[in-house]
Amino acid sequence: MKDKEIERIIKLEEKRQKGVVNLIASENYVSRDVLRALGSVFTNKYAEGYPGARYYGGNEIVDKIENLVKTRALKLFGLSSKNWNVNAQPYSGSPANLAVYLALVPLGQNPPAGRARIMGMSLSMGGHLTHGHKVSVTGKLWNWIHFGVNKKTELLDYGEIRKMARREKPKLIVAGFTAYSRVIDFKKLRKICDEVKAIFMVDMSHFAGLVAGGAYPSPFPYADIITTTTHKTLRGPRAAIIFSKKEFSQAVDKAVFPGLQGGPHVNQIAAIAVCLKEAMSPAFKKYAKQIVKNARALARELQKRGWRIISGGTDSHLFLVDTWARGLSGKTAQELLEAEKIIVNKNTIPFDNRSPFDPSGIRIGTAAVTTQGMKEKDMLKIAERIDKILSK
Ligand code: DSN
Repeated sequence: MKDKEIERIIKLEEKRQKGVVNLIASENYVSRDVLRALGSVFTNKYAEGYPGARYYGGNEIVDKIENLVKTRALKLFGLSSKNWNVNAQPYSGSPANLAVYLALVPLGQNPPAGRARIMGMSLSMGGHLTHGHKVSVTGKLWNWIHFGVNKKTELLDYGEIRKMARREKPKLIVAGFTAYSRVIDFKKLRKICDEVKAIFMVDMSHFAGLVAGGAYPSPFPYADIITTTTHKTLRGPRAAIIFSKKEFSQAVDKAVFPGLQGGPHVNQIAAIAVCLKEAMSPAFKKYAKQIVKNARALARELQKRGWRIISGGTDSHLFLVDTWARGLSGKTAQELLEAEKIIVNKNTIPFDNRSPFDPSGIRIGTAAVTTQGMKEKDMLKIAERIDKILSK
C-alpha cells in the first residue's frame, strides 16, 4: 500500500487477530477469496435498482454477480425460485430487518400505542437490538411486545408465546437470537402464527452457517421471511440477505431500494456469492458440525469446573456463562480474559438484575476458533485457561 500509516494499522489488526483466541460468537475469519471479492473493483460501481432495471449504465456485469448470488443463495438452502425471492442488497443485518418491517408493517398503519404490532424476543433475554428494543429505531417506529425465556428452564416457553400472540394479535412474529443457545422450534412458532394470522419472520443471522451445514434446524419450511447477516457462522462478508416468499417479495425489494437504501455495495454482493459457494462444500458441512461439537465441549468443560451455563448447555455455536454466580461481573470477566488474549463479550443473562454495561455474564462462541481448525481437545485447553484466569 502507498498509505503506510493505514497499512501499518491493518498489519497490527492482522497480528492482533492471529494472536488471540477469538470467542466472540458473531465473528469469524473469512477466506482469501471473500477478501479478494470485497477488495475488488466492484466497489467503484453504482447500481441503484435491481438486475435488468438499473438507474445507471454499465451494469451488465453487476447484473451477472447479483443474479448469481440469488441463484447460489437459493441452492445453498434448497429453495426454489418459484416460491422464494432473494434480496442481497441490505448493507447489513440491521437495515435488512428494518426493510422487512417497513415492507410488512407499513408505517402509518400502526394502531394506537398500547397495541403491539410486532412480537419478538427481547434483547435482554437473547434477541437483538433490531427486534424492537426501545433505543433502536425499530422500537421507536413500531409497537412491540417482547417474549423471553422461562425463568426456571431458561428456554423459550411456547405456551407463553402462544398466549401472548393470542392476546396481542401481532401482524408479524420475529424469531431469532444473538444470545440464546438452544434450538428454536420453528414448527411450533409457525402454528402460533397461523392461529393468530401473523407473518412469520426468522432472523437467522447467528445460525445461518449452521443451517447451511445441516447442524441446526432449518427455518425455511416454516417461515415467510428470513433475514440473515452473512458474516457470522456463514463466514462471509459483513452484509445481509433477505429471503422472502413470493407474496412478500415485491414489498421487501421496494423497502430495501428505494425505500431505505441507495446504491448497493456490489463488492459485498460479490463476496456474499463467494461465501455461499464455499458453504456448499462438504468441508463446510463438517465445519458447521464441528462448531457445535466445539461449543458443546467447551460448555461442558466449563460446567465441570463449576461455571453455570445458561439453560445448562448449547445446541448451537454459542452459550452464556453466568459469571456473577461466582461473584464476577461480565465486564470484569471480559477484561480479565482479554488481558490473557481470550476475547469474549460481556452479556446480559436472562432476568439479569445488573446493567447491560456490566451485566452478569459473558457470551462465548466457537465459529472463529473452529475456522482455525480447533477441535474438542482444544476446547478442553481453552476451558482450563478460562477457568484459571477467572478463578484467580
Ligand atoms: N451484535 C451482533 C452480535 O454480536 O450478536 C449481532 O448483530
